[in-house]
Amino acid sequence: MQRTLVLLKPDCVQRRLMGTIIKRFEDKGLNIVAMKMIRVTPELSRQHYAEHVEKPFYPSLEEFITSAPVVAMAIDGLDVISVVREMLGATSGLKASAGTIRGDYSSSRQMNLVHASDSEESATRELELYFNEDELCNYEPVATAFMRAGDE
Ligand code: FUP
Repeated sequence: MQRTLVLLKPDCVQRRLMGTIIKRFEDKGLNIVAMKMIRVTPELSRQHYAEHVEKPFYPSLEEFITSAPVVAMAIDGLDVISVVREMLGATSGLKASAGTIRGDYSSSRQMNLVHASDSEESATRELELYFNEDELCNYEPVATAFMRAGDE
């Protein structure tokens, strides 16, 4: 079992796509164990995008990510880090395959609706940035028995 950090970015909130995107994660059988709407500060943006801070596109990225609220979620599932990344599709909505979230709803590289951790290391770091331990609501969904075999 893994846990990943997912952010519904300002474009997702402003375009009223939160419910549509959350539904895709629920329909897939993933388990949302924390969710909150927050405003990303410039400081949090610099921490989140530490690997990009020196890149030419960073000022525009920071302006975007701080421009409206985001919804942060912690999501559990088997191989959830790669499963969610596959569900998002390529970084640019112009390159993402049809059927992926970005492929279906985004036509932009920056305004690509959703962020998700790209490795176990990133997930650990990003979950700590967005959630305190007492905000994570561990529970066993009653539907688990009909979502996968016991030995999966
Ligand atoms: P991803 O892991 O798919 O979120 O993408 P990256 O870590 O490569 O990039 C982080 C964010 O920076 C992406 F959401 C899009 C944005 N970005 C730009 O705005 N311009 C660029 O040239 C590259 C990335």
